[in-house]
Amino acid sequence: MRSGAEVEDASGRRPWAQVLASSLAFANELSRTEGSLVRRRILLQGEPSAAWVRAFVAIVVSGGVVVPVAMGTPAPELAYFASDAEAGLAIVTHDGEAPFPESVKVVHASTFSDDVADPPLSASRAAGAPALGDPAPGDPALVLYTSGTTGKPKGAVLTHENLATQAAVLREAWAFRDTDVLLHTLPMHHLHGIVVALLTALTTPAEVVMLPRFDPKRIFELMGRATVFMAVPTMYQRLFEAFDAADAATREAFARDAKRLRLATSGSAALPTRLAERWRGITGTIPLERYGMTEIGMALSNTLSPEGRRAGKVGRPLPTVEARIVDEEGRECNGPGELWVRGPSVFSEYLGKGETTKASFREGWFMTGDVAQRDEEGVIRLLGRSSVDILKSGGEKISALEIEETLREHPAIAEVAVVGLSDEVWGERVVAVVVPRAGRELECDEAAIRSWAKERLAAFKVPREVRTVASLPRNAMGKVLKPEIAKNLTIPSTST
Ligand code: MLC
Ligand code: AMP
Repeated sequence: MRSGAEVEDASGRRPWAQVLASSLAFANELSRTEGSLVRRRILLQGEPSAAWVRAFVAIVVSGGVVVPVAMGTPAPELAYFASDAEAGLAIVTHDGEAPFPESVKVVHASTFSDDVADPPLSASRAAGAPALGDPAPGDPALVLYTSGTTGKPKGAVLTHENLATQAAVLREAWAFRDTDVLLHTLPMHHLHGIVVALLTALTTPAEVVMLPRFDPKRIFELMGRATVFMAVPTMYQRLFEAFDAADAATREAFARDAKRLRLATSGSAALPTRLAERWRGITGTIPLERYGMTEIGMALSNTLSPEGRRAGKVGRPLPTVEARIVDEEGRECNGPGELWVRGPSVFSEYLGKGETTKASFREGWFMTGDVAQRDEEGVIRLLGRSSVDILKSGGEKISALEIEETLREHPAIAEVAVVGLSDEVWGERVVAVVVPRAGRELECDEAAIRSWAKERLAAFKVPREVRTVASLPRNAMGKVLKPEIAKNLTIPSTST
C-alpha cells in the first residue's frame, strides 16, 4: 500500500519522516549557532517547498515563533515587520532577493544540509517527539501579519493549541486520510497556506505536492495525482481562463482529473456563484466554500458531502467553534449583523497591542467585522464587511488606510483615497484616487505612482489603477465619502 506521508516539491520527493527528522537536525544546528530559540520571533520567507516546511518545524519544535513574510516584500515592509516583531533573525528558503534590514541576521536554509541518512523517526512520532524547546499549549507558535482598520498590519499571535485545534478540526470535518494527496499552491505567509492546507495535511500525515507558485498549467498537469485542492476564488478564475485557452485534449484531461478530486475547497474571499457553477460544469459539484480569518482559523464550512453545499453561503460552525450574529445593540439575531466567534481556535492577542486586542473582543467573543445572515437551515451567508477600509484582492486582505498613508508621502500628492471596486478576477480591485498638488499633475500619472508605490508596498497592495481628480467628496464633517468615490469611478479621470 502506498504511504501518504510524503512531500514533493520542485526539488524532488521525500518522506515526511525525512523532512521532519531533518527539521530536528536543523533545529539543533540553529540552536547551536544562534542560541536558544525559545519564544524568539524568527522571520521566515520562502515559496511553498519542503525547505520551508523544514524551517517552520525546526523553529516551532524549538519553542520559537515563526513570523512568515511574503515573497518579494520590499525593504520598508521588511523593516517594519522586523521592528514590530522585534525579530533579529530571518531564515530564507529561496534564492531570490531578501532585503532585510541590517539589524536582522539572514540565514539561508540551504547552508544547512537536509541529508539525514536513514531517518530515525516515523512521521507521526517525529511530529509528536519531545520538542527541543518543550513549548506549552498556550505558548506562541506563529505570528501572522494581517491588515486592519489601523494603518500598519498587526501581528496576530497563534498558539500551539490554536494550531493543533485548527488542524484537528479540519482533519475531522474534511475527513483527511493518509491516502490523501493535497495539491498545495498557496503562498506561505497566510493562514490558508500554512494552517488550513499544510498543517492539516502534515498532521494527518498525508502526501503534499507543493508548487513554488500558482501556475494553472502545472496544476493541469498535477491535478490527476491529487485528491484535495484548496484555492482562493481568483485561482479558480485563473484556472478557468487557462482552461478556456487550452486545446481540447488538455481540457478533457483536466476535466477528468478535476472530477476525480474528492475535495476542492474555496475560501479567503467570497466565491462568486458564477465561478462555483463553472466548477460544477466541469466536475459535477461546486467547491466546498468555507469561511475563516487569520485571527480565528476556520470558523464556518459547507458540508463535505456535495449535496449539502449551498452556493453563495459559507455553511455552519465547525466543531469547537461557537458563532453568533449580533445586531447593532449587541443582541443575538439571525442577521444581518456582525459575526462574532469564540473557541480554542481563536488567537491570543495582537503582538504588542494590548488595547487593540481588548477592543477586538466583547465578553470573550472575537468581533470579526464581517456582516452575516443565518437562513432557516442555520446556514450562514456573508454580506460583506462593516468597514469600507478593508479590501480583499485575490484573497489578500488589504488596508486602504495603509496604502493611503504611503501614498500621502509622495511629494506630488495632496490628497488620496483608496477604494475597492468590484472586479471579476480579483474580487476587489484596489484603486487610488489622488488629488495632485498644483502644477504637479504629470507626476501623478498612473505608471509613475505605481512604480513609486512598488518600492514601498508589497506588490498586491500596489493600486491597480490610479485616477486623478480635482477634489475628494467629503461630508459636512470633512470625512471622505468612499462609497461616493466608488460610484463616481465610472466617470473618466481628469488625466485622460
Ligand atoms: C498578485 N498581484 C495581485 C495579487 N496577487 N494584485 C492584486 N491582488 C493580488 N492578490 C499582482 C502582481 O503584483 C502582479 O502585478 C500581477 O498581479 C500578476 O502577478 P502574479 O504573481 O502573476 O499573479 P497571480 O499568480 O495570478 O496571483 C494571483 C494569486 C495570488 C491569486 C495566485 O494573489 C495569491 O496567491 N493569492 C492568495 C492569497 C492568500 O493566500 N490569501 C489567504 C489569506 S488567509 P504587476 O503590476 O507586476 O503586473 C485568509 C483566511 C482564510 O484569508 O479564510 O483563508
Ligand atoms: P484574513 O484577514 O486575510 O485572514 O481574511 C479574512 C477575511 O476574509 C474574513 O474576515 C472575510 O472577510 C474574508 N473571507 C474568508 N473566507 C471567506 C468566504 N468564504 N467568503 C467571503 N469572505 C471570506
